[in-house]
Amino acid sequence: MTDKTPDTNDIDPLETSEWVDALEAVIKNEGMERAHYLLKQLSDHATRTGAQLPYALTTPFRNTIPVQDETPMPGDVFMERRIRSMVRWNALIMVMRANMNNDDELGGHISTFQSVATLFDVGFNHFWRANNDEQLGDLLYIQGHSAPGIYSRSFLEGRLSEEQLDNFRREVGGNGLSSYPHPWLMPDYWQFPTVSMGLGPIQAIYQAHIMRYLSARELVARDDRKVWAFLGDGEIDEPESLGAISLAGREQLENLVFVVNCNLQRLDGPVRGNGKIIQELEGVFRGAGWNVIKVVWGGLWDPLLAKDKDGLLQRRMDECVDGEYQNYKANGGDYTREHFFGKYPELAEMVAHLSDEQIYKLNRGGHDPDKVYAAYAEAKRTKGQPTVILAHTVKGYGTGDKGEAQMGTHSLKKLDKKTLQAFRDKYVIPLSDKELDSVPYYRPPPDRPEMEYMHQKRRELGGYLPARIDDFEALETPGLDAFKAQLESSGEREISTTMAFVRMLSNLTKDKQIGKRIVPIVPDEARTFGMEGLFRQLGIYSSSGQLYEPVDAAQVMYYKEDKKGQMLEEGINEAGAMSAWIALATAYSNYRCPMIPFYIYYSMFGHQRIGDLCWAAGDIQARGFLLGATSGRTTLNGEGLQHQDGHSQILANTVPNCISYDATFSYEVAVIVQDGMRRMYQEKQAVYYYLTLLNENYQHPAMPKDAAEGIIKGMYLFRENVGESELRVQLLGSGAILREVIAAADLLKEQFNVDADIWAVTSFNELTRDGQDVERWNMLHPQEESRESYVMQCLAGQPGPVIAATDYMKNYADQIRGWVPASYRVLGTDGFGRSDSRQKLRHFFEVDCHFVALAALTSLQEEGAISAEVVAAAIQQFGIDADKPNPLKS
Ligand SMILES: Cc1ncc(C[n+]2csc(CCOP(=O)(O)OP(=O)(O)O)c2C)c(N)n1
Ligand SMILES: [Mg+2]
Repeated sequence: MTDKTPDTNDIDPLETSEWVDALEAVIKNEGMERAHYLLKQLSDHATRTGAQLPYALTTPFRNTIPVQDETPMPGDVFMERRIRSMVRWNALIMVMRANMNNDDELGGHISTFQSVATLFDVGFNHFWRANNDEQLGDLLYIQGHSAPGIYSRSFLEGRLSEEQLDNFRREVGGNGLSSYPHPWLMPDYWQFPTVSMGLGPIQAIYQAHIMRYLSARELVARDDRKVWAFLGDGEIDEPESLGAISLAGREQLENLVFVVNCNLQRLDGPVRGNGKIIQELEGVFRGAGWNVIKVVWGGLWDPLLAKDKDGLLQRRMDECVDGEYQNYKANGGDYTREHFFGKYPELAEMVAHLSDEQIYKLNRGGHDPDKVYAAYAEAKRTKGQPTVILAHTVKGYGTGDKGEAQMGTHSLKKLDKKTLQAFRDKYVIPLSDKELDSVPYYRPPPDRPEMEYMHQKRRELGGYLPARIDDFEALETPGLDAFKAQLESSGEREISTTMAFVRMLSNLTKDKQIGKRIVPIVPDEARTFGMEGLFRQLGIYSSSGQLYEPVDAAQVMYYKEDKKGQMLEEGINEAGAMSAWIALATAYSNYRCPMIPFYIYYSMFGHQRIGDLCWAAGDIQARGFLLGATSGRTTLNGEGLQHQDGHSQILANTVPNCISYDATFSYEVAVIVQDGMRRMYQEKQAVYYYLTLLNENYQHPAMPKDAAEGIIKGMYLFRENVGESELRVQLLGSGAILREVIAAADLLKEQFNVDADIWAVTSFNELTRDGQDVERWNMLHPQEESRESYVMQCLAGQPGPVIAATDYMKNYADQIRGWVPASYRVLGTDGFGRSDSRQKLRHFFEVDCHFVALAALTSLQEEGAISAEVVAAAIQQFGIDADKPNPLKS
């Protein structure tokens, strides 16, 4: 169809039409490719002369796929409408029931699913394959708050009971349904936590990326499996939603489909009242190399568009903004006739034969199964590009003037009786007015044709969705003997725990059993951590291999990109690298292929930067290692305030199934990594690990005998100091500051005749969790012999006060206070970091050996074991300015 929109700027319409006719003739006689070629030639020619050509990434506001090119939907339209109507009904009812006759205000969303129902339905009936013994299914990232509709379909399929639907958002008593997709709460059902907006899209992109990575490495067959991600148009404003789309374009992720549910509204109001979200997204995605399919108008518009020879209707469609489109759906057919068509007399004439009701029913593309099917079929066929489908829908579709396109529709929780009756009538649900009083579900007997049809469709696609594989074949992980080098003393050699770790990692990649499953991931920081040796050894994954000779090709450790590369270098993109890690850390489920990813990054840019993904990793039951390198407020010395991390350990502990450690010596790292692999991949525990690593070089002792158990539990006696002195203290230290504690013990002995036992604390977090667990058990079992926390077991009977120092905020070590059986004093690095030497920083933050010794003396003084004069003298002797400002406030 030629678009000959009359344009007032046209100074020579005759000439224009000659050009347009010529183009039309080329398209007709020689095809679209030739037309492309000619236009490109013209454009190249014009730009060579220096002309500035108008450019556009967008097309008019209409469907990308012309009517004549639509792939027709197979199947029974009537059956599918019946199924969709019942799914709509039960989704509505379950939210209403959750909010009726109770004061619990359980919430739930009606309007979102009603807008997206057709988009799901067509996928479930025709496209999305399930997991079974023969195939791995497609991966669905479902818009989180559309969950009621997904449950509703599962109910119709007989996978969920009425009782479960009634337990929507009532999970505590068991047999409940979670508010949103949460694999932790429904491990056989939900695959991906999506409700924190933006996390679904970025995870979906990296899922598709990792799918290709795993097949490039020949670990998992490629097949034509796809990742489908459903997004809200409001959700698209999250930086995570659009932030990684260029990766998908660049990597040509043809296995990825985004479906944006463009109902033009978010929670408070319109997404782009003064513009057009669909047009904006078309430009953004096309610019990033995506195949964009707009599904703007439903089939009822087709006859009108066919009549639109002069392009006036198209122009009206183009000029209206989303705020007006919302009005048309909120205010009905007569309003639309007056305000949309009425703007131009020719358009008013065009629809004169239609009733107001018919005008109102002119449907949007996202509600037309045929248009949606055509778009999905095109997405499925697309090669060499990811696809985004921009589907125009109505928020609260079918909920009448109480909900449809209303400003507050997002928060609609129930319908009044009249509106419910209208909804029932619209979707032909066979329930009487009287029956509606009990707000009932509706599910026909299983032998009804529509039910059989529904099951048949799923059988053809291999089973039901959503479904998550919760189990996997355990791996044989290496024993501690595989880490022999790390368990021994480093002798004279001074190394960092990061260096020790990298060596371990390199060895692990050579392990016969698990070597190929190890995936080092870095966000452009490998050289910082001394990992460049792995570039050459493992290769850096790149879907296009290496199309250039690297500038350092002559060197042993050159920058080697490789189609089969094992290492992932995700660039300066912590959220992306974390998403890649999550995809690998759940490969045991989504690919039936357990992988062991190690994501190593600046510890400051972990939980603090991408904490919500760390939380999602807990929900999704990720298994793998996060390594917070260059950790410690005073240990990464030169980088200053934004780099020096003194709190990631505290943040890590907020994720219930994240096990965190702050190691000092390489044998601790070895024990922790070995045990972590055992727990996650052999014992199949649903936990992941966070381990902080240091960049400070020093000598490492051999592992003390029998220390392994304590290292894992969180503390062990590093050095027992049974001297002659009456004065005795217990010193606790973790990470880099353990060495200050050791120096303090020497100082105390030499200068103050105080004997100190030294405890290496690998995890104040694990000690705290143990203490709290024991305390809880004791409270619940008053008549039984009380249990003892591990801290208590270690410290009971040890003489003297207890002093702890770490490179983290005081809260970190303070957590165990409740189980320390003596006076307890804690040093830590509260306050903003800054640059200086380690020595000066540790003095500034009051965690160096002098402050540790001072803390010990102060505690002894409090116990009356020494006098205040001794402490005052020590302050002087250590050169401490007693009036120095509190680092917390400096
Ligand atoms: C990170 C985050 N911020 C805010 C919310 C709360 N929230 C839930 S739904 C919603 C509106 C969603 O609008 P849209 O993405 O357009 O989806 P629709 O319901 O319109 O399909 C908001 C703000 C959230 N879930 N996650
Ligand atoms: Mg929306």
